[in-house]
Amino acid sequence: MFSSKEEFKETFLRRLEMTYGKSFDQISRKDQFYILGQMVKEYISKDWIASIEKTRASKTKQIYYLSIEFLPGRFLGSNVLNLGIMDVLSEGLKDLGIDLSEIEDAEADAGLGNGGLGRLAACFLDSLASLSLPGHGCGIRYKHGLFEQKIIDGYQVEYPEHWLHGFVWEVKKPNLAVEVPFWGKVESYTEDGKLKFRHVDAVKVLAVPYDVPVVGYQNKIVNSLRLWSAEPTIYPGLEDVARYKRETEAVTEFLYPNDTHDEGKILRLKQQYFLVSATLRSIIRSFRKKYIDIELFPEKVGLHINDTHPVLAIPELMRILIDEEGLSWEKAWSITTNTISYTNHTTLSEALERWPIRIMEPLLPRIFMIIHEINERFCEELWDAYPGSWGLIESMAVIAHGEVKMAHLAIAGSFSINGVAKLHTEILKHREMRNFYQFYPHKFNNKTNGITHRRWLLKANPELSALISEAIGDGWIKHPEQLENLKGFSSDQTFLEKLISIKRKKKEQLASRMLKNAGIQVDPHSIFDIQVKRLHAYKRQLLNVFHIMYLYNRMKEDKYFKPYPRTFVFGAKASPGYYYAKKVIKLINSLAEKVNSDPEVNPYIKVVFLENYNVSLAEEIFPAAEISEQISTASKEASGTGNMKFMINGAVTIGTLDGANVEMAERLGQDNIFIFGLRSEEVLNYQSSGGYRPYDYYHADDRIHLICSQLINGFFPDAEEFEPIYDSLLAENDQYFVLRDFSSYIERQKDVSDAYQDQLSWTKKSLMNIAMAGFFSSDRTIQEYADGIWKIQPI
Ligand code: 26V
Repeated sequence: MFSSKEEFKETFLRRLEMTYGKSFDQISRKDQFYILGQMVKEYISKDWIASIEKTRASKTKQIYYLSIEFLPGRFLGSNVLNLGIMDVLSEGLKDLGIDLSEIEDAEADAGLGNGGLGRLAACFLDSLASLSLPGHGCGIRYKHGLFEQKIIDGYQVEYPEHWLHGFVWEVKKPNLAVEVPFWGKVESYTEDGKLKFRHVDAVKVLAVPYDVPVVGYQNKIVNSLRLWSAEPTIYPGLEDVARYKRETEAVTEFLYPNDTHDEGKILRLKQQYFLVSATLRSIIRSFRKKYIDIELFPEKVGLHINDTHPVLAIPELMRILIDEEGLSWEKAWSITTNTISYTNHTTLSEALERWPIRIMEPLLPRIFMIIHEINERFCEELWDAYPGSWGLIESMAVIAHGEVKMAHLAIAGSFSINGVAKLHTEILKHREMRNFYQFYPHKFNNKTNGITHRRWLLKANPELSALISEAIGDGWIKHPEQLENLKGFSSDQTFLEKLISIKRKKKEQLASRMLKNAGIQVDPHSIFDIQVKRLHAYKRQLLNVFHIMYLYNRMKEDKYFKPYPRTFVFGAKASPGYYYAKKVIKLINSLAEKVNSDPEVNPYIKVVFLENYNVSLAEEIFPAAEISEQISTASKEASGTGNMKFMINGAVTIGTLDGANVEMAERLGQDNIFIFGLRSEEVLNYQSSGGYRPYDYYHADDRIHLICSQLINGFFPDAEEFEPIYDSLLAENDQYFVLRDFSSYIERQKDVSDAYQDQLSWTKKSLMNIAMAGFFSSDRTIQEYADGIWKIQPI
């Protein structure tokens, strides 16, 4: 149906008519999307089935990437692109008077994630399939993904979102459903003279898989993303069936909107076990269909856990191997620890998961028993290595002070532990996980994050992609490192001018979006300076705000001070319970109101907060950016991946030496990135030895003094509104060193403004950023995982 545009048009029109019984021009975009999506899904299914058959026949090792979050965004555009049917489709639609992008806009984002961790998982799936690697995603089919954000009176208000309405890509597989048990108790019995255990009197939840195809880039490979949904079982054997139904469905109702802050809610633990147990039961079942010898398991299956959220895969695999497969503890442990690999995504202590025994034990009695045994044996091993070192052993134990420490369990039970950028891995090895690194040096390794350049450049920025292909050929699409050949154009004036005009076009498009969404008119000639990411104190949106307030204040003090015009764009969701983060959103909006309505300053600066930042909005933002704000307190951002999306679209970074910024700077050289602020060593030393006194900066620097005062002196309409922010800096000792880094940030921002005014030399910087971004493709990252951790080969 996609072999020619005529054939496509005919099928499309016929199906629209058959389904809706209306004439073409009466059919809404949503309905058009639905039909087109169905057609594309059907088209995928042939390759999908063939891919499944191929892996079944070849018996190669399969990787399962377990993640509590996946953030793929929309599928239509990227599927069409990866299938190689873009031209037929857009030409055909053009004949019908429709732009493909209008239909794409009718698709809701699949937003089953909070931020970087979930988006990384989605980029990885794209790269796995595009590299023809046998790797599949395993996650949860939340009925509601991350909340929809509205800004009302400057405040964030959350609404449930409904991504499943019109979601065409999934295939429900009810015959593959499995039961997941909760509560109940453990019973022991003997069989053939052996002591055995079983979980009885459990409340069972049915886990039903829905498979979503993951299409590789023009290689006919289609992997799967399996999302599990909770349903009641038919015979729960319970009195209060209504309650049972409610509680069952609640398991996959909502994605928890926290990132980094561990709330320890029982429903979240239920979600984690639900994912892990359903996934493992289905993997073991298909393994058993192919192989007799269970000891082949680590050779044929790799389980990768994305952060500690799926770490119960360790005790669950132990349980299956011991209770169901009848293996000894030692055999089971050897299989488990050779199957599981783990990625750590943060060193922030508030994000380290710990579950109180009193919650875990009743909910998952057999699993807790196994964790207890893992802990006993692990502590014995530690004792052999460090006899008498009670304090050390306690600090490394899996269970201590009435809690299960999920990161410790992950380290003890896996063969590989990786950080997500060089600096992050070093911090893990030498600080946060120092003791574990000494005990298991061979387990630790680095895999610097990446992004799929197909979504974030080829799809999001077709104009730039065309220019690149015109210059260096289209080999970069499969081999992103070839982007480096663009360096040869850094003195080619015609090329640079084309680059400028593309950036201008993307800025104009974003300007219309800002007018439409935020009602703010901005000048596309101004510098587009953008910070989009989750709102968190350590990411320091506040520092960005302080720069804007500084410019405002200077303009007010000195009528001859006219900064180069800039548009400051923010996009950020705050966790609904994160009080401080929500205050910062309000602050950005209050500042926007003040700045944008003041004719003395608004020709020079504008502030725009774009509500509901998500993947599809991000695809419009990155191509239009000129300055990328990556200004986290050094040592706190494990990697960052937004930084890479900006870079590959030619934005120039102002940032700290944190996360992957360090590796960007290494590749770019100091002329092509603006680095400022404390180094991670300095931050960590301040934190361990003290000595930072924000009041010193407050008293010594008039600019800081004024800005801090403005938070509480009525400069903003409600003088009390921002007191908590003021207090975070002065009363609570400015944990994230905003005041400490202020002056270095302001200086660097001045350098940025100066550099921008030499348009050609700025555009060279932009070009260098694009040219050096190939390394940050997730194809490179995934190849490193495949070679270094998983040991898998292309299908
Ligand atoms: C942690 C927690 C803690 C328990 C409660 C719920 C929850 C939900 C998500 C997380 C994950 C936080 C870690 C995270 O998202 N890290 C980000 O991972 C990105 C991909 O590796 C990386 O680029 C970011 O720097 C890092 O902050």
